[in-house]
Amino acid sequence: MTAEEWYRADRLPHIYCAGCGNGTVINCTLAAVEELGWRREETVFISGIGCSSRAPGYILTDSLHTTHGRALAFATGVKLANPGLNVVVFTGDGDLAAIGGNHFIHACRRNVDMTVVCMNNMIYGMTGGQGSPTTPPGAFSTTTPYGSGEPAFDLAELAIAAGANYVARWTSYHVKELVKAIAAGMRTPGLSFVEVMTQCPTNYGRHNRLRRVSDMIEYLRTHALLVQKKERLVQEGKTVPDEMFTVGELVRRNRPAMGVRR
Ligand SMILES: Cc1ncc(C[n+]2csc(CCOP(=O)(O)OP(=O)(O)O)c2C)c(N)n1
Repeated sequence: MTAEEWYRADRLPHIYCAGCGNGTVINCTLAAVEELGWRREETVFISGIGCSSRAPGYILTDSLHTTHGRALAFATGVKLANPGLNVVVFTGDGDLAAIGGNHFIHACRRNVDMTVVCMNNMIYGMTGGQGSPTTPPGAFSTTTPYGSGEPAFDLAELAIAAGANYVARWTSYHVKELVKAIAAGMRTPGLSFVEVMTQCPTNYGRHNRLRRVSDMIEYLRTHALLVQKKERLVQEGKTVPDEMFTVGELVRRNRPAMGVRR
């Protein structure tokens, strides 16, 4: 554990299942916060509903645990009311891209100055493993018992298309890279979106022959393709397997942003 003074010890034990990746993501986020030297009184964590959205409850700052899908709307309000605050949103793939999809594209379009960390476990974890907008085609879930027949959203590409100033994707396996990416996002004015592919052995792995935590982490490791490597493959005319996802810094730019401290 890093940044121990940021943890709300009285909220332990936490609700996460054994082997859940969310603790890793929280730890990496706090390591980034510590790297930046942020102060607790100037930092607010905001979330919607879901396992991932329980994260702010374990952190010793002011926080908002809001309604499902609405974290970015609350976060926009907080940032515009007090641009001096560092605003961080924790969200899940269901919270962000299903019920909260509209808030997501508009927060990126407005480029609101905040950092959004999405724990993408490819499933609705809290409610028992229903398929989400990021469930891969063919994957099993409680609502796709014959394998999902839908294409999945690429959340990072969506954030880029909608206008976010900083976009990166890593996994819960790549902890050092993840800390660096979150810190880089926090330093970039405007909306920073960091997607973290993370393991849910209980509700995703169990249905997809990845029951052991190590199997799920191995899945994430072996399906992650560094963006530079992908570009090289494309240049060489080679095919990139559909089941791979790119990792790395995908965008860093300087579009006009909303709510930046002056
Ligand atoms: C308006 C509303 N609809 C549905 C729910 C039920 N619900 C709670 S959490 C959740 C999905 C959470 O999935 P995700 O955001 O991916 O988070 P995870 O639990 O996987 O971290 C749903 C549908 C709710 N709380 N509120």
